[in-house]
Amino acid sequence: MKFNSLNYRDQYDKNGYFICRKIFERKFINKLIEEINNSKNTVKYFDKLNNLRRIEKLYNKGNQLNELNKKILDLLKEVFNKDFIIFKDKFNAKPPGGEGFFAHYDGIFHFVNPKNEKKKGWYEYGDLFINALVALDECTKENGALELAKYHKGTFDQLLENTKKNGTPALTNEVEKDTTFDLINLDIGDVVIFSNTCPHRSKKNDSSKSRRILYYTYSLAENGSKYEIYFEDKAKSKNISKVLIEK
Ligand SMILES: O=C(O)CCC(=O)C(=O)O
Repeated sequence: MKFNSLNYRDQYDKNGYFICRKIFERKFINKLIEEINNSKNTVKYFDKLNNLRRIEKLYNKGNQLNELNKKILDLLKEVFNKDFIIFKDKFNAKPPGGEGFFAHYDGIFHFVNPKNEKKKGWYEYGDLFINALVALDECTKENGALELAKYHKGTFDQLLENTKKNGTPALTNEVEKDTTFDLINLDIGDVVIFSNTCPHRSKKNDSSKSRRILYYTYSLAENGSKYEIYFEDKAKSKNISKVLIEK
């Protein structure tokens, strides 16, 4: 795969995100969906109606899934000229009627560990996080596509001031009001790459079909893998941010 890395890099530097259109073929996406549906040894979340909402720890649970991770790593390497490694991963199903997400950053929240120490969200594990969202279905206004804003610059402590400081990364109403969000319409196989400091949100799925995406986060390979420790800490944290932050 060859990417138009210069243009992508310019867009990232300007806005904190860029969209790669049609980089995965439908045949590949269909195989991915099959692997996701059959994946074992993952962490699954269901809503009150017992609909599958989310699967975590799945990026390496099949040949196509492994191939996807490799392709995203290639893309990141080409665009940023750095080696990345997977930090966390999830599949979001957003079934019909499924709720959306409050406006938030990713990883900017405090959590409390079992020793009652206050920890700085994802910044305990690094200071650069890049998300890759892969559209498995068309993402539209009707089915609750991602809405994304230009990245905010700042340290963990500075960005925390823009949040509700309630153990989730939810933005305050004032900051949300002052932020311009773009609806990111996607076709199947499109990928959005964005910084964790890009405010984002999404609405409820008002369509009759699921809106399935993969939502992976990458950190710098030079700091080593934080994948297992992140999920361990998350499971042990006394913090409410591990609860879905959906509306
Ligand atoms: O799936 C969505 O609509 C948004 C997901 C999201 O913002 C998140 O998981 O942080």
